Amino acid sequence: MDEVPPRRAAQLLRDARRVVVFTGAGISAESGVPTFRDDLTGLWARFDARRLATATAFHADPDLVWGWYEWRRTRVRQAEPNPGHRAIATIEARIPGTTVVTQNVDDLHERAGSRAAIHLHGSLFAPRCVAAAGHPFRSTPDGGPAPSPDGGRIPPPRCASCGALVRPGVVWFGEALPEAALTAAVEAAAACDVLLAVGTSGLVYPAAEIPRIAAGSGAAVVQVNPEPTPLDRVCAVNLRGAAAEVLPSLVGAAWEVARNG
Ligand code: BV8
Repeated sequence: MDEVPPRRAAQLLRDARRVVVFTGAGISAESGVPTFRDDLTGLWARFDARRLATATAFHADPDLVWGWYEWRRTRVRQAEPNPGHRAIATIEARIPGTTVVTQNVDDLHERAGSRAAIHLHGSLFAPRCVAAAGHPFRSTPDGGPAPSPDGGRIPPPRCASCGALVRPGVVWFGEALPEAALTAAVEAAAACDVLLAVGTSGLVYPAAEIPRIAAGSGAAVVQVNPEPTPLDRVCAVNLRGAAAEVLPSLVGAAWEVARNG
């Protein structure tokens, strides 16, 4: 990682009035939550996440897929927000016109203090039934069988309202994103001065359009990622490094700029 984030990125952030922080799985990596790039482990090692994160996989083997999501939910519950999540909450506190848009299904932004993160791909914590009504599911006090550390098959519960199977409250591949979330994210990207693209491979659509919409509308895109991504070509500044290191350093430098001018 650069010793100190380039002054240009700090100045861009410092001068911004409207900021979008667009995050992917990489922001949660240092909290110990595996990214989609990471190979699956244990029971799911023989699967590709993109094959498992589908309605087809769920209906073919509900216990396997529900068990995967319960194992992930347990992993997230055991994780803590990292300095990258907290740096984003600091940006929101310092720049009221900040919108957090995340592809992640964990709740680490919220637990770090972000108040209204837009979840483009849903949440591990909003299961619902498969019926068209999508009745929300509130787990019973005992919460059902806890996943073993290596994970295992867990039969999904049944909806108390209609008896249909309960499914994870996420957007699977081949499913439409929540219209209100996508509209709000596109509007924020089209109106911002700066978009921080943090920990995303920029490969999953239509979410991957968000940084491109910002760049196309004249915003400066600042990327935070240890690896190159297809977003490199639309970035004004590329900060090669881990979010939990780069973001606190960027926020410090931005408001250092403020003090020193
Ligand atoms: C849809 C929830 C249509 C589930 C997820 C063009 C337009 C529209 C659609 C498509 C299109 N082309 C193809 C499609 C289909 C598909 C798609 O995009 N496929 C890809 C594979 C090409 N899209 C869809 O199916 C979408 N739906 O289009 O529906 C439709 C319309 C109307 C009516 C019906 C249907 C739905 C996509 C959403 C899928 N659900 N998640 C779950 O979590 O189980 S996506 C899932 O994968 C994640 O949410 C995330 O969004 C994505 C992975 O991306 P990243 O977050 O970027 O994570 P990744 O692991 O890839 O990368 C991590 C990055 O972090 C890396 O770059 C790494 O270097 C970096 N990193 C690592 N450590 C750190 C770090 N960075 C910083 N710090 C670190 N420490």
